[in-house]
Amino acid sequence: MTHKLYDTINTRKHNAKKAFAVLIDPDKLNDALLMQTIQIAIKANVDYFFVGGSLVVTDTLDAMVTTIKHHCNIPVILFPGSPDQITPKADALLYLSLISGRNPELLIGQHVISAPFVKQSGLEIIPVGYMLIDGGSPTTVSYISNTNPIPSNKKDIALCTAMAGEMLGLKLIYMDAGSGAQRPIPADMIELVSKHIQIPLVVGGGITTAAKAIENCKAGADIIVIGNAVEKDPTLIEEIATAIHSLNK
Ligand code: 1GP
Repeated sequence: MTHKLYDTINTRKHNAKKAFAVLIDPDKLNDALLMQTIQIAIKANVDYFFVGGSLVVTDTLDAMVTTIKHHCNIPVILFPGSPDQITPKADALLYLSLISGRNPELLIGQHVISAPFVKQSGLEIIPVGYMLIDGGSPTTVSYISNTNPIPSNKKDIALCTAMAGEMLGLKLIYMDAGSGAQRPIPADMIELVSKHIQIPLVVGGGITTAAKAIENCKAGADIIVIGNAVEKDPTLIEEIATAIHSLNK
């Protein structure tokens, strides 16, 4: 199994290079908006596309990944809310275990059921410790996953969860306040977690400004993921990409 993309992510982390991932929710973008997003992302040197959602009700994921791959070289990484959001046309799969929750289905159950199909896909598999952090109100992901997020003022719980995920062999930690969160994850929580893990740290949920993206990167996030804000205003992509990449000079 190849680890090409993960090796790049890891090398970037160890060289203190920050990255920007634009999240594409297949339910929310029509063809025209997808093309506009791709064109802006190319110009802005976006590092990754994440594709997926907690609840996807349309059947366009495969076609969207095909369109992205056809028009650009930006790696496409699946961020699936369920095992049916998998297409071999992507470059890699975030193989998420919801380690902040205590729902066995999302810790291991769905992985067992989908394992043969996932392996057969030939996708690069990136094992991820996925941690939901409270973002001020219930989100689709907290509702659908039937789990309690980690309270945003409980840094120690976030830290111990991330440490456990790393020691279990997971290759990446994704701290998420959930799509459209009222409050993004506090920088001091990101800072504490990032100081105590060696694996790359992805941060998303409720980030709407370049300033917040920069603050999170400085706190130790390696990849910033933004969906909602750039869906509403795709021109933000360039501003946020420039801000994040300015830290790499
Ligand atoms: C959600 O982290 C992602 O899983 C992105 O969240 O849509 O709020 O940017 P937003």
